[in-house]
Amino acid sequence: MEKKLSNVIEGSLQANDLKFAIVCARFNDFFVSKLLDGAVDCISRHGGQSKDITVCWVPGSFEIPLVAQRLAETKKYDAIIALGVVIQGATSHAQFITSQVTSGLAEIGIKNLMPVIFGIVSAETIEHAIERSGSKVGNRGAEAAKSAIEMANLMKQI
Ligand code: INI
Repeated sequence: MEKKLSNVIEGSLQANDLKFAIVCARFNDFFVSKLLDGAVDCISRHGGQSKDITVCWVPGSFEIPLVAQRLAETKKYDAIIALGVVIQGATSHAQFITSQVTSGLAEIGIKNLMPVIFGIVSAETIEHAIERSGSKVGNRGAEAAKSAIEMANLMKQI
């Protein structure tokens, strides 16, 4: 018979007493606003308060890591959530942006020992972006917020 493990650490989904910074890219803001709505709704459904949510808008996804790093340095937040929508075009421009943001955000989390959550939608088409901003495939912003809550609580326990 399998022994029950006694040292398992998991983050709860309680958002009370957690502080969040959300960095939003204004590029494709029609979709990003929906991601932000999803993130705020998720935090409030899990007991978080709007006074504990700080939102920063930047021009595009490429600018998110710089602001995320600055926010991380303040040590005022339990988690940072990055929200942006990159729609792949005919050139490789969008791919460069996505790869810079992905590695930038991962690095900031590790460097500052805090959850930096990747809520960037990388969409092939506008239809894909619609599906991930609150329709068929859900809301990437809400999913990012849920991960932020879990990770913030997990990091507090370790
Ligand atoms: N920014 C995005 O957030 N999404 C995009 O799809 C996008 N495309 O495709 O160009 C985009 N470009 C702007 C970029 O993030 C910077 O703001 C800009 O290059 C200035 O540094």
